[in-house]
Amino acid sequence: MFSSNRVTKLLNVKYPIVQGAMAWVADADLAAAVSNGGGLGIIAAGNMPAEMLEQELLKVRRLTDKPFGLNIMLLSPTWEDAMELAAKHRVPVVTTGAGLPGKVMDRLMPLGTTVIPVIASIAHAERVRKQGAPAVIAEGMEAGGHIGESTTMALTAQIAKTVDIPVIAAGGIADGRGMLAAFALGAEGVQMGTRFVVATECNVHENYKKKILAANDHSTVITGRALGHPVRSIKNKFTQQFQEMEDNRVTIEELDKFGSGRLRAAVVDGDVDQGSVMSGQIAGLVDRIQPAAEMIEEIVHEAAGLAKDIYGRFA
Ligand code: TUI
Repeated sequence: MFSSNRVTKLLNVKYPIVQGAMAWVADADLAAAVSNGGGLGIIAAGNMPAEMLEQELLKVRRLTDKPFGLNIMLLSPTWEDAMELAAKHRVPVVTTGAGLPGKVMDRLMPLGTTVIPVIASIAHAERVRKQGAPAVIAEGMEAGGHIGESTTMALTAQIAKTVDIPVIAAGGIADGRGMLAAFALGAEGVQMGTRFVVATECNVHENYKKKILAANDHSTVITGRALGHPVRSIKNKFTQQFQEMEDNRVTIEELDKFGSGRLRAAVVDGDVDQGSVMSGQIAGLVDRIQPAAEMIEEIVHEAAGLAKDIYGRFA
């Protein structure tokens, strides 16, 4: 399976399935579970202090001998610390998000690190390809957290047509159907976040998992456009108040202050009313807690079975 797939070759993994980086959520336990299941597990550096991140990097190596990744969130004040830790610990794969990854690529690629930028537009895909990116993660606005403007459907096909490097599609994918659809659009791999939030090995607060499991197609909302950083999360008291503040045009400083610490409150403390429950739009499809390895096998086999089935439907 996947013997001629460029993503499995590049990442040195069994299946072209990447676990989305989710700040406070994606730790060594989740990353190791995904990597041990044949995908690429990713630790999210987020705003983690360097000492804590270093512990996670040491821990993931104790839990798996498979390749894993580290995501560097470029809006974070600690992104350079994360980059230096990636260099020190020879992290095999680094993904970047929420900004332009030139400095990360320049620092880590000469060391042999595979740096894969997450991008949300064709212009950025072309730019990072020219800078030497070996692949891109094309993230549509169905994704949870900080998002761009284009949908996965529109973005994946256009990027796959524009750049010759492999495309990993992200946003709105949570099962074999989504995986096959992404491949039909020209992707050679998929990244999934929301599905892995409810993995058995994911340490997110139980209340957070319950919110995802209970969600339907209308459960998420985008806030933060006024800040220039739109974020998708599950509707709750916090998003309602945030929206009201945006509508009333309160200052950016006030909004920033109001939003600060909310993701941690939801993920760590389980405050899913006043916290930010970031989630993709596909949460409505996610209805079961399972080990990550079982999810991966199920998704791959569903996609492969469906591919044959669809071939028949065109006969
Ligand atoms: O980065 C993400 N998703 C995230 S980061 C995050 S933490 C956060 N918390 C509160 C507010 C903001 C962030 C939660 N979710 N996904 C990857 C991604 N990257 N989506 C969009 C982009 C992106 C956006 C702009 C990539 C490059 C880019 O360049 C713009 C520029 O010109 O800098």
